[in-house]
Amino acid sequence: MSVAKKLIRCVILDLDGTLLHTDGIVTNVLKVFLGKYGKEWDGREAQKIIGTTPFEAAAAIVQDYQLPCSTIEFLSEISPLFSDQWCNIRALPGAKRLVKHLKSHGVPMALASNSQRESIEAKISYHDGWKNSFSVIIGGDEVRAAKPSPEIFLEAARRLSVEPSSCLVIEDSLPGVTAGKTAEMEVVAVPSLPKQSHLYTAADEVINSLLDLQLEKWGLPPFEDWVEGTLPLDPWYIGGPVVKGFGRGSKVLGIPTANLSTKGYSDLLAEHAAGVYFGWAGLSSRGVFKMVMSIGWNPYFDNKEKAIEPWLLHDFNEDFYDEELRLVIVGYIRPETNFPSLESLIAQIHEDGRVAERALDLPLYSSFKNGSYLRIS
Ligand code: ADP
Ligand code: RBF
Ligand code: MG
Repeated sequence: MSVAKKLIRCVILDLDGTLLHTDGIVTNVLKVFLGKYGKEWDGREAQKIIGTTPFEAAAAIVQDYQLPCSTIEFLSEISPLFSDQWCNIRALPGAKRLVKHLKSHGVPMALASNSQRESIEAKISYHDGWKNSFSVIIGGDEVRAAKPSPEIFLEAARRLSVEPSSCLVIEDSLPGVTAGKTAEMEVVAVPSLPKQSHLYTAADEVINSLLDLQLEKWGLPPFEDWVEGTLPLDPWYIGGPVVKGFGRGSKVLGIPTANLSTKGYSDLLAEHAAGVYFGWAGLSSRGVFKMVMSIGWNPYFDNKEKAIEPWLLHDFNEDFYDEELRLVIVGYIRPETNFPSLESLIAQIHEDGRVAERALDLPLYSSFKNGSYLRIS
């Protein structure tokens, strides 16, 4: 007889870095603010403050940058700068889809964040339908001890009237994962900074982005929007002259990738999760071609910069460096992963190519082939 699987009945979500791309705003505000003190914001600081309370984050920054002010003064000066930016925080990839899906399937959701209740409410007010999707919202100012204490999650479960063991926590931060496990909940981690997944050993699962969430694993209603191994996305556009890449696409893999300069696209690139995507590629004077691409740090090669690497699914007999390349990205295939051998990486990329090739013939995706953005003259 098989053991009955523990079924999840409710989902408890963290907000900053899990549903919202808050890091971008934090970086921008701190850059400007520390600049006034003659200091330069160092991105490496980010991991330290992720998932902490506003007070803890402020205290860490005041100390590490030796600012000539108290934590309270720092907070009161910087808080209005953050509030001004809340209207600009984008939902992370897959966040809108997740909230909508759980809501439409009647799965109760709670929002449990270390930030203040008032700022949670303000931030989500810019995202249609979110406020009404959460049965419970708790801020760090409503409990005695913030994450990593389990209190905020236990309180969420209590208000949802469910056992902690029936709750699935989705979290990007280490304090949040600790809090969820201490509350004896199931925890899926979605690290918001790259190359950090090895730190999340306490989580029950670590995923790359919310696009990779498999709800059926937790006994929750599965997403039904995958089509033939692909996830349709709101299309997004990127283009520019083809530049020299890492010099190994053709040489090492036998798979040329026409690299685009990421200068000027850092916000766009930061907004999209690392992974394998597909769509259409327009090349000036050559036409429009099917395309499959990776975005990310290529774990097999462990790149230092996030890169975008489109492989056009067509045989060209020559290079086309400096030519204008325009891409419309219409769907997602999988997260980027490491591979035990070069052969297995190559085989997987060819499989991605076949998936994209087939999918792009579906009306759902083929219609984008004729978009004016791709027709360069
Ligand atoms: P790099 O490291 O400079 O990107 P690659 O070995 O990846 O070099 O080769 C990429 C170059 O090959 C592209 O910039 C382009 O000029 C050319 N190329 C030829 N065929 C293709 C193709 N099907 N897809 C992408 N690039 C191609
Ligand atoms: N590199 C990885 O390390 N992991 C991957 O999962 C991965 N997937 C890819 C999928 C596609 C469709 C393409 C075109 C490339 C992928 N690569 C991946 C990137 C590959 O390593 C890169 O193109 C070469 O390093 C050339 O710079
Ligand atoms: Mg390349």
